[in-house]
Order: sequence, then C-alpha cells, then structure tokens
Amino acid sequence: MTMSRHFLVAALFTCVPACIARAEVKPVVEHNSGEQATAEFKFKTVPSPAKDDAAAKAKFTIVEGVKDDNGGDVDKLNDGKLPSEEDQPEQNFFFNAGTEGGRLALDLGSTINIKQVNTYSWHPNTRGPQVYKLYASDGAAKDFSAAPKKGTDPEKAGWKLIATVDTRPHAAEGGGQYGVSIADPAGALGKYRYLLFDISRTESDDEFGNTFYSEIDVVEQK
Ligand SMILES: [Ca+2]
Ligand SMILES: [Ca+2]
Repeated sequence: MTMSRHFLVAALFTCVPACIARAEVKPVVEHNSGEQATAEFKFKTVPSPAKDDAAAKAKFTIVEGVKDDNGGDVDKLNDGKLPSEEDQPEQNFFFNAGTEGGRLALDLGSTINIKQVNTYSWHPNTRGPQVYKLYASDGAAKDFSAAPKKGTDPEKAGWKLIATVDTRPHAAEGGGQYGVSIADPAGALGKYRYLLFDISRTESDDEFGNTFYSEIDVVEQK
C-alpha cells in the first residue's frame, strides 16, 4: 500500500466513527447592524430574548475564568433584561480584559427536554461576535464533573458536545448585535439538566476580545 492510500484508509477509519458520534447541531446565526440593532433584539428567525424561559430561574456559575468588573455579574445572562445601546457594559456579562475567555455552567435544577439554547450579544466592534462550544449533560455519568476546569475535556467528564458557535465575519471587526439559536430541526436537543459554555475571546490583538453577552435563553420543549 502506498503512503497516500494508507493515509486515506486511516483517515476514513478515524473520521467515520467520529462523524457518527459527534452529530453536532448547526447553529442559526443572525446579525443586526446599524439601525436594525435595537433594544428589542429582533431577528428574522432567531427568537427575541425571553423573560420566562427555562434559564430564568436557573443558576449560572463561572467554572473557569474571571469576570470583568466593568460588566455585570452572571445574573445578567438570565435576568430577561437587555442593553438599550450597543456599548452598555453593565447590562452584559463578559470575561476580564486580557484573558482568553472562560467557562460558564448553567444548572437548570432538574432535567428538562431542551428545544433551543439561544444566546445574544451586542457591541460596536470585536466584542460583538460569539465564539463558544456548548456542552450538555444530565449528570448521570459516573465520571460526571459539574465544573470541568480548563484542561479537562468536557466530553471525558460526562458532557456531550452539542454545538460549536463562531459568528466572526471573515473580513470585518464584526460589530453589531448577534442572535444565535441552537436547535435541532429534527426535534428537541435532548433531556439535560446542565449546560456548559466553553467561551473563547474573539481576538487577541488587544485586551478587548471578550464578547458582551446580553442574555442566554433555554427553551423547553413542551
Ligand atoms: Ca431569558
Ligand atoms: Ca440580560
């Protein structure tokens, strides 16, 4: 067998099981700029942020990273309130300047059938786009860790990778308002109690690459 054929066969054998096991959901991303970006966070198909979603009474905690004291606390993510303008730090949660991001966990209190996870952000430039991985768990696995620190692969700690989000445009700073909806057109995302957001900064050219997250909604499948 030649090297190239050997490589092809090896690639097939590693890809096939990984591709089947992964089955990540493709997020829907919408962007508002200029006059379109209002305090209502209105998008074409992504629902506007909700006050009474399943995250409203849940608890966000910082698993990894440090919050920026210029911003709000993690409760800004599920208070149902939104910034009224594009650069309103106190109405957003964001990780500290100069850091590479962090991890947020959300405990829904009990296992529910999740239909959608929707995330919203707003900033005039590089802190607008969203870059993160969403993991979910029912907490049942023997090796489950509710707070996997950086360096721990969540998939080896009882979590399932649900989606990879990266809303950065190819050739612009990416300012504006973003609505991301993670849902499976085939049905609910699954029955989970815990969500983990593994969040990355959008750039490291300066200290201000951490996204201004305005709200995170979890919609239950009724
Ligand atoms: Ca909400
Ligand atoms: Ca909020």
